[in-house]
Amino acid sequence: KATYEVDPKDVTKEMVSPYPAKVARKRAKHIVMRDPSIEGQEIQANVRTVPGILNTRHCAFAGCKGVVVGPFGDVLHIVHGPVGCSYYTWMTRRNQYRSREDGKNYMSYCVTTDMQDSDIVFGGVKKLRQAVQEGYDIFKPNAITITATCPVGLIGDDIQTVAKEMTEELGISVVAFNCEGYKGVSQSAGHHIANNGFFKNWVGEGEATDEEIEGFTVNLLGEYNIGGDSYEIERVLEKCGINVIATFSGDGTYDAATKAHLAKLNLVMCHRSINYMAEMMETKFGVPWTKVSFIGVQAFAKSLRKVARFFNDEALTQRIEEVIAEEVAAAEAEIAPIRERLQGKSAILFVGGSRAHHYQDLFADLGIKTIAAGYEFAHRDDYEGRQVLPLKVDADSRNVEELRVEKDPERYKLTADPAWVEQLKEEGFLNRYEGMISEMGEDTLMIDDISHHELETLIKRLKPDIVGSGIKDKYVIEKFGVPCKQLHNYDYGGPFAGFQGAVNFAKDIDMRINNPTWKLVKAPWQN
Ligand code: CFN
Ligand code: HCA
Repeated sequence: KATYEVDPKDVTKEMVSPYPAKVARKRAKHIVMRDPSIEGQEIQANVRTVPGILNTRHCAFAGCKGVVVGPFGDVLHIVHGPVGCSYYTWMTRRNQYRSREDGKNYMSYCVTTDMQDSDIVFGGVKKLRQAVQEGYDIFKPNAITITATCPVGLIGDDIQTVAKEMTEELGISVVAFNCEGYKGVSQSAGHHIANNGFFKNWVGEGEATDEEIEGFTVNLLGEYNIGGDSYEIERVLEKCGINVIATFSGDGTYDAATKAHLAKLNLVMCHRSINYMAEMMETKFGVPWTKVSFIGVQAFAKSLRKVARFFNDEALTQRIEEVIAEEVAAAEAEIAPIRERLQGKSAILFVGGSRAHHYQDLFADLGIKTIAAGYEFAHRDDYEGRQVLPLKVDADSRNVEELRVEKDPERYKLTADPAWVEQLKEEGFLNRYEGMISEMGEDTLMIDDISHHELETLIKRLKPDIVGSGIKDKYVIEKFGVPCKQLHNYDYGGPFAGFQGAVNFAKDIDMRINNPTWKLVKAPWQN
């Protein structure tokens, strides 16, 4: 249960009070106080932001190129558009990639067609084709992506035909994504477009065979290797004897992505950005998915136990328990003395579409409770859980080809024991996500697509000890004398996932909250 110095209901009123009446009514639907006595609490989400409100969302291009497409490291990513969009998705997310044997690694490059006035007037297709050819000649990448920025859709450049022709000409996969920034209401539309493009062109395609890969095979879906998170996760999975086939898309390679359909289980980390891939892989190849989180000591242990349950193998289960015991003890030895200095502190978390939920577990490991949280662009299922919502085509699917495909019984046999999988599905263990609301404490606040004004009100009234958010509000928050930890790019730190990541996080948060400098800060407006 959250306790405040002020009545949180008054805070809610204050948050919407300066808006015009109609806007206030709209915004109020995005603000919910957790009441566990209400079955199936609802919240408004994934709708267009009212113009004039300052928030922290990004566009479909950012969600497609910046988030899901960009992390594949042996693939050359060409942005078709004026230079700005490419530049602003260049390395700021801190997704890492380590070169494989072929040494191909284009992570540090920023490649764009740099459209000019004449391309807008006469069309940019010729220039794009030339860019793909040049990119291939210079780098010989394992695949190429083309991502479209707003003007490409406005002038109607046919990037799909360029991709098709260049695939034939060069003999490597060239995939085009019509992820023009104006599509949908946020970056969420871009995730969907990216999922569809990769599923259609890569998974089970290329050189991939349908030959079974022995062992406890999984894919990591929705893990993006920010600050090296995947390295810590894979270290532990390997130690347990769990074999990662492909990752979408942190530290991901083209070749692994084409083999993703051979994994027996999909581990869905960020449901928001990759649930489409999970569902399509289930439908076409019969690979089931389970929701996991690797953020937080207890959460990671719980997720490993989920994998153990799925594979239902005695030796694997025993190995996983041994690893958990060893790793938890090592992490706990370092975290325990830090927890003494953090116990009882409060946090408010406003991040994209899953971290505002996942990081609550890690803060809880440190003795810090989350008293308010929300996503920038998540959908109602990320808050309410999929089971309470009828599956319907959402607004973000506009302009996106429907890619649902019928199950292929020949391929279905490649997955784990079908009878056991069916049983787990019936239990609700597989293919199901509960969402944020059910895990929030009583009287905590949830605010969707929070505005800067609303966030400032929360800081003034709830006086959190730390805020977890991103670059657009970080320095405003710190002018209030409240430390801000960026939960997007981790500032300069990480990894924060997994057991050793939790130790890194504990040290980082301790340095922030218990830094005496904050007491000396006086906001300019306090004078
Ligand atoms: S790494 Fe992920 S975890 S992919 Fe998504 S919803 Fe963004 S880029 Mo910023 S940090 Fe954030 Fe999530 Fe999934 Fe990252 S919370 S906003 S689009 N996100
Ligand atoms: C994006 C990327 C971003 C931005 C981070 C931030 C990221 O939304 O396009 O606002 O601080 O994680 O890099 O979410």
